[in-house]
Amino acid sequence: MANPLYDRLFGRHAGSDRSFLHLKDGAELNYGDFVAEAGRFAAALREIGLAPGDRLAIQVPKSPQALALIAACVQTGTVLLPLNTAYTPNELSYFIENSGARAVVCDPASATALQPVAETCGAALWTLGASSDGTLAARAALLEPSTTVAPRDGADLAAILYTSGTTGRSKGAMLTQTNLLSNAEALVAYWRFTDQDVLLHALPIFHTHGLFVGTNVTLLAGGAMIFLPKFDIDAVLEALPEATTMMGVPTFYTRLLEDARFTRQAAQHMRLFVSGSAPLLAETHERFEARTGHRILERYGMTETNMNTSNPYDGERRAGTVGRALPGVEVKVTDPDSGAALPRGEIGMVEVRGPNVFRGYWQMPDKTAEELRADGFFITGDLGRLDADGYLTIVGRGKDLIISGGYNIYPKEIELLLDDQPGVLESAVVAAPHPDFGESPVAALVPQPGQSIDLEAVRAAMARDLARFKQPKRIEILDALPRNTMGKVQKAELRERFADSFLQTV
Ligand code: MLC
Ligand code: AMP
Repeated sequence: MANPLYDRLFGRHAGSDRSFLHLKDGAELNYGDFVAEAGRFAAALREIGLAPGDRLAIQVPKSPQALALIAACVQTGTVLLPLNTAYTPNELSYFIENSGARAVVCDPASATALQPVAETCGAALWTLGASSDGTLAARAALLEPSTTVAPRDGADLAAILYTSGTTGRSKGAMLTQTNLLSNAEALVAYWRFTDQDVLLHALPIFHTHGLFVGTNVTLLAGGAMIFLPKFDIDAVLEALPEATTMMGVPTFYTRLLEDARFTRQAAQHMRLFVSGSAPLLAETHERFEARTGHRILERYGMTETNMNTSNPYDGERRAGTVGRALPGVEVKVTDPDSGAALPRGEIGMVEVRGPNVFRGYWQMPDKTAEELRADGFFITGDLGRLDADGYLTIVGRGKDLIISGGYNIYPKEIELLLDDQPGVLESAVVAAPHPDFGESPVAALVPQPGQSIDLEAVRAAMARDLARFKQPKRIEILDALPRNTMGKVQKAELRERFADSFLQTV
C-alpha cells in the first residue's frame, strides 16, 4: 500500500545522485544519501517504539539530520510536531502534554532542562544536535537504512502544528497528507519550480513557510536547497550567486535592502523572490524593484491552511496585495457577523476552502467548530478585500495577533502572564510598528491600588516563561487602561499611544 507524501517527496529520490542540500564550506548531500539517512532515522524511530499515528515532538536546531528525521516521520507514519527552538521548557510542556507525544527529540544542550518536562508528560527524551550529535543520531548511525514505508492515505495525519489562540491557549492544527501534498503541487506549478532550481533556504524548519512551502516544493520539484542555519546577512549574500530562488518573511527583504552589497547585479541571475507570513509593505516592494528590477511575489497563507493565495508568476504582481486564490482553493470575503458573502470591493472576513484546509484542532472540537464551517470554509481571522480581478488585499486582522519577524505573538498569552505578577491589577499588550520585525509587542501595566510593580521581576518572569521573541521590549505603567463605555479595553488607543516606541531607536 502507498504512502503518498513519502512516495512523492522522498521515496522517488532513493538512490539518486542529484544534489539536494548545499551546506557550509561547499559540502553537499545528494538525494540518495538523504533518503538513506531518513531510512536510518525511520529504523531508529521504530526501535524506540513509535508506531503509525504516534506523535513525535521535535525541537532541534536546523540541520540536514533534522530534515531527515522529519522525512523519517513521514516514512513511519509518525505524526510530526515541530516546535520553535525559541520556546522555553514551560511553553513546551503544554505542547507535549496536549499532543500526548510519545517521545521528544531536543537539542543536547536543552536535555537537562527538558528531562523533567518529558518525564511529567510520560514521553521519552532523545537528542539531536546541529552537527549530527545526540542520542537519537547515535542510535540511527548504528542502523541500516530502513526501506519499509508505513501505509498511509491522504486523509491520515502528517503533522500537528501548534498555533497560539486568542484565548491564550495554543491549538494543534491537524494537517493531513493531502493538505501538504496538494499545496506543494499547486505551488510547484504556480511558481514554476523545476529540478534546475536552487532555493536559498534561510527560514526555520519548524513552521509552515520553511518546511511545507520551501522544503516540500523543492523536494517535489527535485531541486536543490542552499540550507543555511538561519538568516545571516553575510551568509545570504555569499550564497546568493548560487541560488535561483529565495523565500522569506518581509524582514529578510528589508534587511537585504539595508545592505549596500545587495545590488542589482547581485540579484540579476535570480528567477524568483517570494515573500509571506507577514505583510510586505508596498514601499518595500517598490524599493526592491527599484534596486534589483525584481518584483517580489507575495503570497498569503497560514498554519491551518498552508498557502491560500499568490500573486502570479507571469502577470501582474500587485504591490500591497497577496494575489489570487491558488488553483483548487476558494477564497471569499464575508460579513463577520452573518457570514454572508460580501460583494467585491467590500472589506470583511477572509474565508478559504480547499484541499489545503486542515482537519481541525487536535482534541478541541468546540474550537474547530467555531472556525471551520460545516461546508468546509475556514474563517481565517484576517480582514480583507477582493478586487474586481480577484486580487486579495489583507487590510487587517479580526484576531488579536501581533506578527514579529514572521513569528506570531498572541497578546492574550502575554497578558495572562502579566496579570499574574505581584502588584499587577491588569495589563494590555499591543503591537507597535518596528522597522526590522514589522511589529513588536508593547505592554501596558496597571498597578493594584496602593501597590507598585517591580519591573525587573516582571521581566524575569517573562524570561522564564516566554520565548524571547514574545517578550515586550517596552513596558509602561499606566494609571488605568483606556476603556469604552461598555468597559472594553481600547487597544486602538494604546496602539496609537505607543506607535513611536521602536521607530526612533533602531
Ligand atoms: C529573533 N528575535 C526576534 C525574532 N527572531 N525578536 C522578535 N521577532 C522575531 N521574529 C530575537 C531573539 O530572541 C534575539 O533577542 C534577537 O532577536 C536576535 O536573535 P537572532 O536569532 O539572531 O535573530 P535573527 O536571526 O535576527 O532572526 C530574525 C528573523 C527570524 C526575522 C530572521 O526571526 C526568522 O527567521 N523569522 C522567520 C519566521 C518564520 O519562519 N515564520 C513563518 C511562520 S509560517 P535578544 O533580545 O536576545 O537579542 C506562517 C504561514 C505563512 O506564518 O504564511 O508562511
Ligand atoms: P501563522 O498562524 O503563523 O500561520 O500565521 C498566519 C497569519 O500570518 C495569517 O493569518 C495572516 O494574518 C498572516 N500572513 C501570512 N501571510 C501574509 C501576507 N502575505 N500578508 C499579510 N499577512 C500575512
